[in-house]
Amino acid sequence: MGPGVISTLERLDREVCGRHELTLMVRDRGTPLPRRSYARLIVNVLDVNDHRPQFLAARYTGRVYSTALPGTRVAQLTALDHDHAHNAVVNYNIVSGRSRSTRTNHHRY
Ligand SMILES: [Ca+2]
Ligand SMILES: [Ca+2]
Repeated sequence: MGPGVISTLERLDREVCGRHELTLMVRDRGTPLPRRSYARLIVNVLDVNDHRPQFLAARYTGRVYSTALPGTRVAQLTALDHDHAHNAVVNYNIVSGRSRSTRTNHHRY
């Protein structure tokens, strides 16, 4: 008698498998025949921020005419993050270079 405890044998990776469906069986030691019943256990793996966002390309090139108005799009970049929800929200920033005349839009995906 007592509770059954289910625990992990190895680390789970939400990005590999975010949901595990298990079939459980409980059986007594009765005689002459033990009796049993079944239940299902669904385990949802919660996300941890274990992936960094990655640009789809290592290098981008932008073009803009010198007569272009402020606000003209120079380049469009895309980065993907394989985590979930808030852990996958990305924010673009210029961190070096001559950025006085350019800016990023802080798109969140
Ligand atoms: Ca992430
Ligand atoms: Ca993750």
